[in-house]
Amino acid sequence: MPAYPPLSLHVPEPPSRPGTPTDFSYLNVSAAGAVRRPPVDVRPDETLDIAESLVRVLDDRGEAVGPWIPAVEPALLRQGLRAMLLTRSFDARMLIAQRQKKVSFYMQCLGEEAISVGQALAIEPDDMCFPTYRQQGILITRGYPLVDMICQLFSNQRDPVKGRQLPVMYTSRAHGFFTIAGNLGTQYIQAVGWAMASAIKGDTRIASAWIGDGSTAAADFHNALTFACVYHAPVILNVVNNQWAISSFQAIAGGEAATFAARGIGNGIASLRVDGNDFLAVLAASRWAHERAHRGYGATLIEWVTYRAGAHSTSDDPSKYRPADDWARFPLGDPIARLAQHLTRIGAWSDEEHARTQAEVEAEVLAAQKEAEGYGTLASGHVHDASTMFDDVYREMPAHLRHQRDQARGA
Ligand SMILES: Cc1ncc(C[n+]2csc(CCOP(=O)(O)OP(=O)(O)O)c2C)c(N)n1
Ligand SMILES: [Mg+2]
Repeated sequence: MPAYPPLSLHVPEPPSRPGTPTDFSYLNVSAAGAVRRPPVDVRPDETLDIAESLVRVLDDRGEAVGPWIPAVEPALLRQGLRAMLLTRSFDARMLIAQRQKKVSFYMQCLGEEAISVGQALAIEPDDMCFPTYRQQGILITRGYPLVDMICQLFSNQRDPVKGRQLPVMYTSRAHGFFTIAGNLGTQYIQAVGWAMASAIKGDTRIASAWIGDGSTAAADFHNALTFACVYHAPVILNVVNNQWAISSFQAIAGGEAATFAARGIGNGIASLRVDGNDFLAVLAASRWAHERAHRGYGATLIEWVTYRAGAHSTSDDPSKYRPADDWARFPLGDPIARLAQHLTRIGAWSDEEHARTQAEVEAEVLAAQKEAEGYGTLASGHVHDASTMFDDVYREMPAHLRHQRDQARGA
């Protein structure tokens, strides 16, 4: 018998910690325009090289280059930029409201705005999204009233879900926005199931599934991929790789030895790895996947490479586990600044317009917040009576629950 050394396990570590220099060399960034664009009916196994590189359109000077340049009017890009600014402004205000105890908890999507806004503008308004808590940009782009969002956050008397959901867990059937669940990964099996049902019914709507890098470690992700592949489910499988899952680095979910996009290839699903901070690349890749799903060629998995610029939530302090200047050094930059740079370059934007739009969206958020506060905030105590928890649950409420409800009402 040979004398083998003692066995040991590999435990991935992030390349830098607080107080050490930031190092993003692990990212494997392709040059803008360098990755080919295959036809939408490509065989899944022929997308492996794209799953291992990075689709980018905007170069460092804000010029659109290469085969993925989307056919797009400046008006749509301006709409996207405004929606991103509105989303960022909304997040900033709600963080303040949380500090003021008007809302118990908040989650922002700082730095990731291009992904949700861009995809919302690339797919049909009635395609069904199964988002996580970091895709508020979809709701905002689809025109869901900010007042209703804030009432949900404040759990007040106009909260559409009557205080039964954690703040940020929005829902709107009319906006194709499936109820956000805190149980991560469930979005994937629900989206694939919904997409299969849409096909079974002969409908034309597709689904858009959302998950974070960390949550791909959940079994639901893998189960969903099997069904999506086998039945060519009409679904876009989005993986938002923002490098972190609370304090866990993406490598601990398996991002070190293979890309998250490569998970799709192994499951027989066409897969793309895309610069999530490049609004034009988001539009182009989302349209490609959307077209593929609608034409019956099946699912596409898209890994969006981005960076969670802020804390995981208002209950998190990232200065404990990563360098403070990470986002400033992230090689893919800030999606808002990059789209503004591009639009300015093509003569469809200016610093003055940026400042004016910024002021406009801030005023819009402020006005919505004022109106929502009229219905109460968590701090003001204008919340739904506990006895309403029995409403909307049963068509015919069992007698013992009717009794409990009446007791709660003091009847
Ligand atoms: C099934 C499940 N496991 C664990 C959690 C606790 N949890 C909430 S957020 C989170 C991190 C998720 O990270 P990621 O999927 O990368 O998404 P991100 O927050 O970065 O957008 C965890 C572990 C949960 N909500 N659901
Ligand atoms: Mg993450």
